[in-house]
Amino acid sequence: MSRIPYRPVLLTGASGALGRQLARYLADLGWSLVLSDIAPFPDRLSPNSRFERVDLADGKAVLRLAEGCGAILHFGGVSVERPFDEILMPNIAGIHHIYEAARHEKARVIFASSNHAVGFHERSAKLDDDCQLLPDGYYGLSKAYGEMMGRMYWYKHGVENVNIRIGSSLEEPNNERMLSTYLSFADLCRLCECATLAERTESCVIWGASDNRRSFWGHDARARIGWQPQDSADDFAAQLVGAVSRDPVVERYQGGAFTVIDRTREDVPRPIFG
Ligand code: 15L
Repeated sequence: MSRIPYRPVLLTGASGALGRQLARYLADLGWSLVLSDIAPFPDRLSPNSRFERVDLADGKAVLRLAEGCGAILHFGGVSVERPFDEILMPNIAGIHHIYEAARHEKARVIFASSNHAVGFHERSAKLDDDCQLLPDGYYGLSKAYGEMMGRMYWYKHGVENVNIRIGSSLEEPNNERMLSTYLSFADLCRLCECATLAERTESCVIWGASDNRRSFWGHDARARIGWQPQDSADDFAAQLVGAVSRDPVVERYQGGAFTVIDRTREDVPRPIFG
């Protein structure tokens, strides 16, 4: 049987697609949860969970929200590429509010970072966790900033953090790129469980992907938290042959379609086929 954290766990972004999966999984483990989002929580609350509607831009409200919590699973904020002024408060100011709350509560942060923090690496590269941050837009930049904030809060304040560079977490992969980036909901949930319960994490990065043969990613800190993915995108490979875009930029970089949103460079990278 899984252990239960001795202090409640705060989950931000609880009303989002991944937040809802986590809220259900962790409640089923018997964890005491504080759920939060700017949008109402659409599901039935389990007896050990309570929900509070909070805007991440409101630092005082985030401090109050985290009172008594031992870990913060931070899945809140904008989760797609948007103009900078829409990212600024929820993601950039928001992660600062989360870290201030964690410092205050001596809590660990488990941060939903993203592959878009490194999205301009080429697909032919196999990246380790210490690779160069290479965001593919303002959203990816906010995730890179969140990871760097984690490092700073660890070295300066001793706040532990696990930064999960999530690939594509959805029911099933739906294009060729996702044969590399797919993270099943079940693997994500187990990863967050391990990251919360681990004895000691310091500040580390974990690639949020299932056991995909075509993965873009290599070494990370998974041994430190005792996590191994159990699912794989490989079973979907046959049905996804040819599920690619016609755009050479999209197909060249790990970040895929995010790399061309609002792109104004005119040169097209060399063709990767032939
Ligand atoms: C992400 O970070 C996004 O939140 C999600 O909507 C997907 O686009 C995913 O990355 C991806 O790269 O597939």
